[in-house]
Amino acid sequence: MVAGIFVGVLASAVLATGGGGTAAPDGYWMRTDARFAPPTAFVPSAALTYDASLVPAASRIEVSQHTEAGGATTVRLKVEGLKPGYVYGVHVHQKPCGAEPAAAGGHYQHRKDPVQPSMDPAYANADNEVWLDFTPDGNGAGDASARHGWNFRPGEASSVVLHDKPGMTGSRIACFTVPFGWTTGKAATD
Ligand SMILES: [Cu+2]
Repeated sequence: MVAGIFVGVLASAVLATGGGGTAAPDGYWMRTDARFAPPTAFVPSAALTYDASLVPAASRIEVSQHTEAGGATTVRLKVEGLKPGYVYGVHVHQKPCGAEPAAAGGHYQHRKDPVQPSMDPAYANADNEVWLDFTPDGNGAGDASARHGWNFRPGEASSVVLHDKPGMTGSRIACFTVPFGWTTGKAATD
């Protein structure tokens, strides 16, 4: 498995948390990285590419999450080895990646659209979802971050999906299964 999870803060847990990260007095921390591989690869990866022209095998992705004790959550994305100058669209999705791009399900939404899959801009927007669109530099390296005043609901945020266009209209070209976590020390609300 070409993936690692970094446990950032060794401190006594004061908050109940879930996911793959660490509880600490200042909230929840998680960092994970992997190299993309096709779903058919002999050695499976947590990061799957469905379009090697835009997300080459062995390109790298790293995702981190910090949820503050009060519930505000920052998600950061870093990539290496992607197409310089290309505008990628990225969102946090509900389910883990699978061999089929559709496996990751819809976008994680803070206020859930009763109609799924959600296309209503009142729900499908960068304030109510986690969007991490980026454009790699001349070396193919890119990054993005998003901060919200809310926290993930347990088990409902499971992957980061790369699309071939920014915003809502792109096709799914790669997916990274991520152990997003949550804190229950405070309610997950605005
Ligand atoms: Cu998406």
